Amino acid sequence: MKSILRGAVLAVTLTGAGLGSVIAQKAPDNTPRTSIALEHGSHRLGKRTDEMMQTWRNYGLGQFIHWGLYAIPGGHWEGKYYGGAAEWIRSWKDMPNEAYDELYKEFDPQNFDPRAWAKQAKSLGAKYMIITTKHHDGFCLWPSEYTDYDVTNSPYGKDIIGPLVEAYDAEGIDVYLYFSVMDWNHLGYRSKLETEEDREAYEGFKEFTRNQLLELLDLYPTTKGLWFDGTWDAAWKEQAAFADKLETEMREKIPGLIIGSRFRPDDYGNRHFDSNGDLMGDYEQGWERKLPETFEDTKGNDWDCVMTVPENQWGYHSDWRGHVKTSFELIEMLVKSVSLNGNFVMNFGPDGQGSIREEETKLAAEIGDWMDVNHEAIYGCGYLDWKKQDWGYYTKNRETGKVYMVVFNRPLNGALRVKTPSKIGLEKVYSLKEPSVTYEPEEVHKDEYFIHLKESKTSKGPVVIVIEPTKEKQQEGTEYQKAKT
Ligand code: FHN
Repeated sequence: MKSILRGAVLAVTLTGAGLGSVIAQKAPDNTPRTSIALEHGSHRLGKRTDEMMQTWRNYGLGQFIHWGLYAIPGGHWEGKYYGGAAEWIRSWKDMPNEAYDELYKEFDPQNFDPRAWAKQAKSLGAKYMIITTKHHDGFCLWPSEYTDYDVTNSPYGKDIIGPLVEAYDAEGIDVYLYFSVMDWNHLGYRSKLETEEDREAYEGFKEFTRNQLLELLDLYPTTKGLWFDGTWDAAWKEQAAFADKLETEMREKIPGLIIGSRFRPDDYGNRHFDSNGDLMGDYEQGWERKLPETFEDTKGNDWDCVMTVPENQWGYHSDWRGHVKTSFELIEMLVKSVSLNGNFVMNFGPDGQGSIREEETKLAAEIGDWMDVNHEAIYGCGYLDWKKQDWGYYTKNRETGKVYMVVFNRPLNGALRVKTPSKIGLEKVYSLKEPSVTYEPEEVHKDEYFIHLKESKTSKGPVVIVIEPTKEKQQEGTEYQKAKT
């Protein structure tokens, strides 16, 4: 384990130095850095390279589903409109907690059709799906031995998660379980631990959390990973040792299990990145409703971006206000994510009856149509270190080395500028949609070309041009003559 190794290095270097001692070390990219000995910091330097993580890295597109009791009020209570995220309605002063906590008595989603959801996700082009097993309200969509606040005590009366896992597995879409550690229903839950009584109660809550997590992995063994949430409270930030041990237990249950950076805090309560700035978990989970601008912003880590369709609604809100993203915007976010080595996860919030709303269905169909033609530029693809151009984004297939130019901004003259690193030439250039449409790039200067678009100006959605680059370019032809100034 990396942090233990680092501790050993420290012990040799600084005789008698204890936890918290500081020493200059080198990061994997060789930049000097400060290092603090941690027992519960990051346990790995660099990326996971095993097959399951490689599969995760190659997904490109995922689906998030937020579904729970909050879908019943759908952002309204007694005729009043709630402007916050629908799944947070319980925290709204206008809705009494007692009223919310009775909603389970109405949970009877007669339109819930897991196979239809999975088929829709498949035609969207999603390679993985994340489902809220339990959101902050504490209501469990699976039959949990450890609480009565679960689906079996609702009129619906049966498991939701099992049939979903089965349906998505059948479509070849990997399932990840969302789990909120924060739990507004559990009596032992505290956001901070101020008294002895709080600490005692919280011990019970920790045991409950552990039981539920191990239970989920036992019940749904095809789960590929856990997507944690609600871990920002001061009380949880004190649980470095507990969370570290639990993470090990979960990983033992399902070898290769994928867990992002939102689960455990380090010895000093730091989350996502430990006190040395190293990523905690298998990928960075901090890109929620926002995207990195540059590759440097990602620090070279694996990451996912989870995105709402309106500005900030995850669960079903019957009245979306403000800007609602178009399929064009969502496709651009997807391509941008892949171009920076991330996965893009689009959220859906089914209503209280289990229907996926029309707006989401329409977007899924539009994105799916684009993916049908262009998925080659997404699956298995990632970052390419060529200079970014204003027309859009490059992605590169990790195995074949093929480069994809995804064009969002078509220049008026139709000329797409491409600058390659020295010695890399353009062997073959063609349209992804119609590979028989090929291009002779115009060499403008050394390592700089124009590709003159032939695709119709009215093409639906962004067009994709494929480049098969040469390995080593012969240094002949036009040499750029620098101006004497
Ligand atoms: O509070 C939640 C929110 O409701 C939603 O579940 C998102 C999804 O990433 N996570 C939390 C905010 O970070």
